[in-house]
Amino acid sequence: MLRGGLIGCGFFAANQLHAWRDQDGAGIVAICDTDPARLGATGDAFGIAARYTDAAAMLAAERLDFVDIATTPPSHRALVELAARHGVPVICQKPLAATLADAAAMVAACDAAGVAMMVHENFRWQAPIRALKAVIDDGRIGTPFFARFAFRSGFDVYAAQPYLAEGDRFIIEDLGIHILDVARFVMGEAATLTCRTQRVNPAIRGEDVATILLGHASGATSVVDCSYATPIHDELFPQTLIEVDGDRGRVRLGADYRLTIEDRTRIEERDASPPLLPWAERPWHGIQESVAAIQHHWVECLRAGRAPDTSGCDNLRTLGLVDAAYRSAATGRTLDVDPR
Ligand code: NAD
Ligand code: 89Y
Repeated sequence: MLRGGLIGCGFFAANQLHAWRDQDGAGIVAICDTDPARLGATGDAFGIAARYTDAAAMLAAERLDFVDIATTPPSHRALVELAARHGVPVICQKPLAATLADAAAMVAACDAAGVAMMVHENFRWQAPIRALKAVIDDGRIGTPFFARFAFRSGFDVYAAQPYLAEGDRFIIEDLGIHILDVARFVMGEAATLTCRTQRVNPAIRGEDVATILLGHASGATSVVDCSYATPIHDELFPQTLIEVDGDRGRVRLGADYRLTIEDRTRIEERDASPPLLPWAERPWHGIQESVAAIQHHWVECLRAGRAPDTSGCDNLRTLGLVDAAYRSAATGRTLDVDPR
């Protein structure tokens, strides 16, 4: 069994610990949090006896096959570099870092140490999004030329994650990062980006609305629009609505996971709802299932010696779009991004 150590026992880590319990051939044998109360409560809830308030102490004392970092971004670089120094493969939550320079240094540290690195960029692992991608890969709509990726909500994310209201940056760095990654996954790399941001909720510091236009290297265009300021009666959080037009048809992931595939002759509707895992809770279940899926991918890749789909190196491209989005919003310019 692959022995994992989890660092950060906060809000989202509970999902990761539940999902690790169900993974074949891997599990969490030690946990760490600087907050002793959180550490104790999590250790008791998941029956994990090896508990540390210092990640360096955990890495020194435990024989680990990987670490899973579920802390907030300010600690990510030091913790990834610590794992690299110990030669231990590492998963790190998104956003990998607040700056591209920090993220690139983290990727370089893992490369130099020869350790595998994956960013926990789980949205592209959501079952409905993979179902939509499979339709495109099957050639059902021909060559895609336009897509829209919409995440519009009024859900109170600040209740469970109060830090989201406190930073100078919010929705692009926290949520838009997932949607930009999904746009890359579905439509390929972007070559240009234009972004406008707004802050509608006066009680928070950062932007809670972002509208982004991507020009893809393929020549296709995508709109990525995100809002946490949209009062909606039928709240869809945390669903991403997607539509992709191709030269032979159209595929849409609509509300409540309705997948609609159409061409000039017929229209087909499918239920693409994510499974509700035994420990999952609506409305988070689609995200929770994607946590299990990305962990499964990590275990397969680690065993095969393969780079994960959302390796550190891959994720620099998503982070590059986040960085470009903030720069475009600040300057009002359309920016070239590196589509390699
Ligand atoms: P949180 O504040 O609830 O939990 C973070 C925990 O890390 C806290 O208990 C804190 O004490 C601990 N911690 C901080 N620095 C530490 C260190 N150096 N060593 C050990 N422990 C340390 O945060 P959260 O809401 O759980 O978010 C954690 C991360 O997960 C963030 O990066 C967030 O963006 C991400 N997240 C991802 C998803 C997703 O779908 N992928 C969803 C929600 C949150
Ligand atoms: O932190 C965010 C994430 O990664 O997914 C949804 C979220 O919890 C709030 O925007």
